Formats: sequence, structure tokens, C-alpha cells
Amino acid sequence: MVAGRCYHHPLQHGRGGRLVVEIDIDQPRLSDELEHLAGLSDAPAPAVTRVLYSDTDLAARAYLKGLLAGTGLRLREDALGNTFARWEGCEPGLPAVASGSHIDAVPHSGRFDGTVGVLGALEAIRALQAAGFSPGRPIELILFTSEEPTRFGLGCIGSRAMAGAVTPPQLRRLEDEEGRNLDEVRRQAGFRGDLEDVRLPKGHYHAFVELHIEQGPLLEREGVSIGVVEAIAAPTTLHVKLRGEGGHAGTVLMSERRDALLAGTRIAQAVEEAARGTGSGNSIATVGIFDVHPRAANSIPSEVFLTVDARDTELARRDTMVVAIRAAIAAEEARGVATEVEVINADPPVICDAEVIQAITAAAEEAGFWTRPLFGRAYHDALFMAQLCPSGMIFIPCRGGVSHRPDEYAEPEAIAAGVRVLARTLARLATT
Ligand code: HGY
Ligand code: MN
Ligand code: MN
Repeated sequence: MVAGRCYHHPLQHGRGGRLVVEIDIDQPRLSDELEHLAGLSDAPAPAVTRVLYSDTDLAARAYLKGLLAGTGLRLREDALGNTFARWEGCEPGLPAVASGSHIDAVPHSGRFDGTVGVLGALEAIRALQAAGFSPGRPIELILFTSEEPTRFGLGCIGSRAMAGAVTPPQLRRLEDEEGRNLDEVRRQAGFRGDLEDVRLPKGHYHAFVELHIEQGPLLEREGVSIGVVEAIAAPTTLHVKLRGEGGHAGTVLMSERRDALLAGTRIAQAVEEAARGTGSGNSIATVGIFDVHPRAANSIPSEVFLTVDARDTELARRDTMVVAIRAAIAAEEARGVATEVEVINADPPVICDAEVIQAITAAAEEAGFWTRPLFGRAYHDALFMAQLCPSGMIFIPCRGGVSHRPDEYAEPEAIAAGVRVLARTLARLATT
């Protein structure tokens, strides 16, 4: 096997499509890189906070680009900061097989959400290169910008824009809590291209595979190494503003109040009831932000801002929840509290591609790992890449299923197993 020359299917895949090259994952190096990335944070360890276009986000991007420098991959950044590292392969003109995830992290969260999919894809590519594998199709690593909704309220901004699920005019209207506009902030961060150039055509990619921690308990509970994702839940986010009437907590009689906080608590109660009321365990709804104004112990709350995050693996059930929640919000008007609801996103669920699922399953068996099918309850960039090309996800176990918390943890051996399967999956999909 001559490293670097272009062999096609028969020489690299033995009988039954088995990849004959051995794949060595450099687990200590990958652990060090994940550790280093975790240190680029605006929260004290073990927590990680890394918000879009913050100094720590830019430092993390620079660190990743430093790692990529030694791989010979061709680098490109788009106007939002989506970063692409391409291994050309034997037939550079063919649509690439892509893999990647995100490195932004919600406040006070963990070090493995997203980063496993970025550094894991890099390690998979380095391992294939070291094994002398030559991809027929290009293989492309993608670092997606802003998978988390933290700064501008919208999740998956980078992959959403690549898929055309958010337009440049809509992007230009996004503002953060300080009223700073996404277009202005991205340019100051050094991403100056045209937003119109972010969108990619269908067929630009041959397939997409994302490696991610499960962010749930099933794989660990069942002792299974690899989760093969079959569907990704459909998320909706609402931003709700409530305006009642403020006043002195000691002098305004209860019968004369229009208390925005009490209205918000009734709505939060209705959010929980809407999710519990569908009868399905796949219905999830959360009030994650609840801001009160003027937030004084002896003043009646006059204004509330709250967010509703509602998800389900079935679109109709998700929308039934949202209808019930919006009815509860509207009911507050009868109590003299003005309400304003903005739908930030209402995305369809994704059914992962059968061929990509088959490639992941075969790669896992080839590598000697048990698999089980899983739902993706959290959303991921694969939710939008699936609008561009056949997509799938590989999950690995994380301790107690915990995520978006500083104690989020994945064993180095579990991560290496996921990377081994990802490498073999990419090899299969990239062999023309
Ligand atoms: O919210 C999610 O599911 C993802 O972590 N952005
Ligand atoms: Mn997350
Ligand atoms: Mn994630």
C-alpha cells in the first residue's frame, strides 16, 4: 500500500467493503487538544463559557487553525466564520464528504459538547492520512459558527445560513443583548466576506457526518459504545415580552395589580403542562431565560422577558405544544398584561439518511463496536446540513447523560471509539 497514491475501492476495501488500512487514533494528543480548548473559556474550570465572536471564541478558532496548519488541508472561512479545511483527495472536483461540529459553548457548560465533533473529525483525518488512505472524494472538516443560540438568540446560525434556512437580510436584523448587530460584530471579529456567499447549493456535499456526545443517558446505561442517530428533534424558540404595571409593593392592592412576573409564572406553568400533556416522552419544553424588571424587592414587576424552547421528534406534536403555550400567553391579555411573542425559529425535524446510517453502522461493526439507534433530542448542525446533503450523526456516551453543565464528561476511550468509527465512516463515504 503506497501512501498518498490514489487507490480506489478494491485496494482499500477488502472483501465486503472492509477497510484494510489500520486506523490508529492518537488518544493522548486528542485529550490534550480537548483540554487546551477547554482552557479557552470565560468561566473558571471545569466550566466552559465560549460565546460567539468573543475573545475566547476567536482564540479557540485560532488554536484550531494552528492545529490544521500542519495537516496540508486547504483552509477557507466564510463571512460568518464557518471554517472549512479540505483534504482534496484523488478527484477534487467531486462533492466532498464533510464532518464537523461547533466550539461555541453556552455559559457555564462543559468541554465536550461540539468540540468532540470538531477535534474528533481532525483526528479522524490525521489518522486516515497516517494510515496512507487516499480518499476518492475530498473530505472536508467544518467548524460551524454559533451552533448555540447564546449571543443572538438563534441556534445553528452558521449551518442554517449555509443551508439557506436563514437569509442575509434576516441575519442583518439579529442583535445581541447590548443591541449590537450581528453584521457589525462579525466584521469586527475579522469575518468580512459577503453574507450572500455563505449559502451553499444542494449537491455541494456528497454527505455529512457529525460526531457528538449523546447528551443523554442511554448509551452509558446500556453499555453501548456507539449511537447511530436516526432522527433529530424539531426545535422551536419563542421570545416573549410581558408588560403589566409597576408600582409600590406596599401600597397597590392585590385586586388592582397587573403583575408581569405572575403572568410569566402562569405561562411557565403552562409550558410544562403543554409538554407533559402530549402523552409522549419525546415532547420537551423549557423556560430557560426569565428576566424581571425593575427587579426590586418592594416594586411590582412591570415587565418580563422569557424564552420558550419547545421540541419534539414529531412536528405535529411539537406544534400542538406551541399552540397551547401561545394560548396561555394570550390569556394574560384578559388580566391586563400586554404580551408580545416573537417566533425565533420553528425548524422541522430531520430523518437521517439511510445510506449514511448504513455506513456508520458498518464502520462501527468493522471497528468492533456495539451500536444502537438513537433519537437526537438536542439539535445540532446536522439538522441543517441535512437540508444540503445526506446526513447522519454518531453519538458517544457521556457520564450520566449530563451536558450544558461543568460536570459534562466523556471518557477518552469513548471519544477514541467515536473517532475510530468516524474515520472509517468517512473512508467509506469518500471512496468513490
Ligand atoms: O440546544 C441544543 O439542543 C444545542 O445544544 N444547541
Ligand atoms: Mn449545546
Ligand atoms: Mn452541541
